[in-house]
Amino acid sequence: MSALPPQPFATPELPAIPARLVERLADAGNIVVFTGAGVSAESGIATFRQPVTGLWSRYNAAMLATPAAFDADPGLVWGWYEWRRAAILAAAPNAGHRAIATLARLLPRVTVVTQNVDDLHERAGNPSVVHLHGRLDAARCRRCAHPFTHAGPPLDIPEGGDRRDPPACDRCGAPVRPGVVWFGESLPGDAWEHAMALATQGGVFLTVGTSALVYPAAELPQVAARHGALVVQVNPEPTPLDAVADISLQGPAGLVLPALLEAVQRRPRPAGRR
Ligand code: BV8
Ligand code: ZN
Repeated sequence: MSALPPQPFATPELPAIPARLVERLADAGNIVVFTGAGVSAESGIATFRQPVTGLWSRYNAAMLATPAAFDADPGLVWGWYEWRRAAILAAAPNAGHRAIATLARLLPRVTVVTQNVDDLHERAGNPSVVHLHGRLDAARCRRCAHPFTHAGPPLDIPEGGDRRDPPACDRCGAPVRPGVVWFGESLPGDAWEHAMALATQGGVFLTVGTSALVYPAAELPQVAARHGALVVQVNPEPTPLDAVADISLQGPAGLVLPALLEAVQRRPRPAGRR
């Protein structure tokens, strides 16, 4: 075990990075970074916990993100997703996304598994991301699943939001829907199987910015713990994962992850190790 330089004193809002975490990351053969909406919060993307604003303020996200809501009022739901797509296009990856991408270049076998439907991990430089709940830049026909490519940025949705009729499928004419997983829908089989396989391989399971309330995704940290992974949580608030995590780093991802990256970069390498 190499002697580590003294850890910097934690600033009030920044928890100290435990040396044992740095050691486990350096030696891990499998590192999963499991993210939720909190990792995109500092990019200005509203999380699911935050109330939905404007036209949709009388709904909550879980009510709008369902097949029934779309079938009942396609313009209301499509308008909400176009408003979110515009916010994502206007956003930029934050220091947390960038730290994850750098960790993935620095350490072997790092896989990002995200519940988010934005592409901020990819835009930060993570080439392959496992999207458990689909992606907002993908769309398909609600009836025949024919893929739909957005012609350009979303129609200019006013701040308070507005209905927007979804485009018609150019193969069968049915409405086009967002390429995300709605409540009550199954997760993409390949993404779920890949995430579950990773969760059973031990190593380090880093969960960042999720309330861990939505299943089956919320099972993954528990599966990882049962398979001997060191489970580390990054979140400014308590979550149900407090009971599962071996280490909880309480703070925003945009501050904690760069500090974690710096601790890994500062770790002296034993002779002959990369
Ligand atoms: C399924 C895509 C079954 C869409 C999402 C009744 C009927 C059917 C199913 C169910 C049912 N009852 C329960 C279920 C299961 C249901 C479920 O779990 N419901 C919950 C509400 C109890 N799950 C499903 O329906 C799933 N499918 O079960 O299928 C089935 C089986 C066979 C055959 C057919 C069907 C599908 C769930 C997927 C739903 N889609 N997203 C879209 O984006 O619009 S879920 C969505 O919410 C997210 O993707 C995420 O997964 C989830 C929670 O969001 P989080 O990412 O955790 O964000 P949240 O806002 O909650 O928390 C943010 C966190 O960040 C907070 O902790 C905060 O403190 C922290 N934070 C804030 N700032 C920062 C920060 N952290 C770090 N840094 C910061 N700066
Ligand atoms: Zn169609």
